[in-house]
Amino acid sequence: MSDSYTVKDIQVLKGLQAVRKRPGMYIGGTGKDGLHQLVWEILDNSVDEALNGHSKHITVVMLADGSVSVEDDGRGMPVEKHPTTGKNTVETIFCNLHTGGKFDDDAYKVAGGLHGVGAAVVNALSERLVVQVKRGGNLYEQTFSRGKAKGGLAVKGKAVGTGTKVLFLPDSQVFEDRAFSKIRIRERLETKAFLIAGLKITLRDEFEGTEEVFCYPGGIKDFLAKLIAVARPIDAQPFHFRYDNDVRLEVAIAWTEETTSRISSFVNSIPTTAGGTHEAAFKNAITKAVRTYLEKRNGLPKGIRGISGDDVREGMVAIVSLFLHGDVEFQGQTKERLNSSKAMQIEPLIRNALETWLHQNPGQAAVIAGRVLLAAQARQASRAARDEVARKAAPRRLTLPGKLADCSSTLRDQTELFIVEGDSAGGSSKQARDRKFQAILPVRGKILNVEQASDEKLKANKEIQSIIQSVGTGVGNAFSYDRLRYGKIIINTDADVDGHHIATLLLTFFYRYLPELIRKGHVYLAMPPLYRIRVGSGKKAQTLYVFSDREKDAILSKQNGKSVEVQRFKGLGEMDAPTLKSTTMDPGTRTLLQVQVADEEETNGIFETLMGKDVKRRFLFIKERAKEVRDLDI
Ligand code: 0R9
Repeated sequence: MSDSYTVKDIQVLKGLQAVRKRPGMYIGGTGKDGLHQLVWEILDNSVDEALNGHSKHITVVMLADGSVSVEDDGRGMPVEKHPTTGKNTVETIFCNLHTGGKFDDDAYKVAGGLHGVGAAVVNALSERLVVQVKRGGNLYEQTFSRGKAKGGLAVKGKAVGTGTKVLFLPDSQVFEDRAFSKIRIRERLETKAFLIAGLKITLRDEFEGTEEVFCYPGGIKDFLAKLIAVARPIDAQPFHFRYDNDVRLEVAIAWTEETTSRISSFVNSIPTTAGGTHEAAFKNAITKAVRTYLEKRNGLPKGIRGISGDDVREGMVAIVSLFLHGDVEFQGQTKERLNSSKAMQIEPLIRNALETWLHQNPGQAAVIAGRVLLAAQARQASRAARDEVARKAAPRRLTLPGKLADCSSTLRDQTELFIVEGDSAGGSSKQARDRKFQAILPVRGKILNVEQASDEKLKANKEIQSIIQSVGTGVGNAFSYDRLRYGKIIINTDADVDGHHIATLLLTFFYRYLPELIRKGHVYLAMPPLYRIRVGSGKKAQTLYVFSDREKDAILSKQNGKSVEVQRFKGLGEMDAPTLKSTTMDPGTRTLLQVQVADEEETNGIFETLMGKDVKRRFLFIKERAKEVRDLDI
């Protein structure tokens, strides 16, 4: 460190070190989602410049060395010395966590990025990051590594036009797998281009030497057309509505013959996959608009007792894009849910617009009304059928496998099925469970690898059949979601290699035969501990449960001479019931991992490679990744 190092510099470094220490707090994790979040953060800064009308073209390049660059033709980041930090503005933005707002506090602008925090977070988590700015006729450049500037901002030459370019290589010390997915990046860029009509976005892939341009003058109307192209739209024009005042709002809706619904919502062009206040307002608005329209038209047909929100949304494909000024309150590090209550104000806007449109377009409205009434009719009929099935359900229980210890509750959403490894674990799980809502199904040893087995083999396999019977839905053509018997299906295997293998075999089965249960979030992995560590004695004694060798070693390395007792659980069957209950089964104290599929194509490939018949493919995969192995259990 040089002598000129000041308290301010140290604070800056501390800020970025916090990001390096806990990346998950800023980018949600260090897996594939977190890795791509880096691209989104930089991209969003360019998109903000486009949203405010200064940039028309963004170029994203996936370089052959694994780095990514994002370039916009906006005004170019300011380069002058910053009054508070004394450093140039580029360095200030890229090295300070909480300064963005100060530079960018115009409350009337809309922004999707983290106001400069995103840039600093990406910098902190990059092995190398280069910023280039074209401004005032000059080309400026500054390089960083792991959050620290490598030299100052230098003039590299003359420049035509203005703009900003950021190139970064994620840090191998932070990300185990640094391979960007073109599918993900492509989808994100295409969506941005749909949401900001007329913005041109180029994606260049230097591995493949390919280039694609996304530009949609029709904006979300074009987006909706793409989404319904793969469905069966009903014979009515889509509804489209735009409002541009204190908030900017755009909505597009089409109905299809499908029985599912899909609402894609965005705030400041960021996908809000977990919905939030704007989505709730949208749902209320369309339910009320359609209901009022039907009532004013000539009431509901005989036999239909009412219209629910689900009826209105059945088969619906909708895009809701909202742009808010100033501070926007999101939930989650990666902003997947909107919390701002001011978004509720869009409810009357959408409601009035849809109601007016339905009245002014009676032909379209009649087709949409027909679709909604059909959904209502089907719901009533299926309700009646379900009640009938429920009445006949008692005999069906007889077909449950003998070794299933079922729970007493029949309220699906509250019940849990634990699939456990082996009879002895089954025994202790039965003692540890709450029999009211927790069912136990022991499966024996390594179950069938369905990736390599024929359907006949699957049918003949007792363990698989007992899982299918317990879950209740059936598989393949016989699959019926309504027959699902438990809200959560929890795979609970020992915390060792064999246990992980069995969990993998079970996941392969669920992914291939019951993917809908994964998609709808019903499948979980339990997290039984591998060790119990007792530290200290007497009143100060502490019991810790840890889940891996690495965690255990970290704890032990911190103990100096104090009394330490380590117990390795060889299997779930070895844990006494109270321990199993508190560490693994009690909803109040356990940790569950929900199984989700971020990228179906990638997941398919992984299952094929790791579980399929092609031994050479698996060998190559393992050989390629061998150097990344951290926990080897031999
Ligand atoms: C390649 C990724 N692009 C960016 O990171 C990027 C940031 C940025 C920008 C401005 C223009 N283009 C940009 N691209 C900008 C903003 C303002 C004034 N001039 C230029 C302003 O908001 O007033 N900046 C984003 C933050 C900052 N600039 C600032 F804080 F440094 F001013």
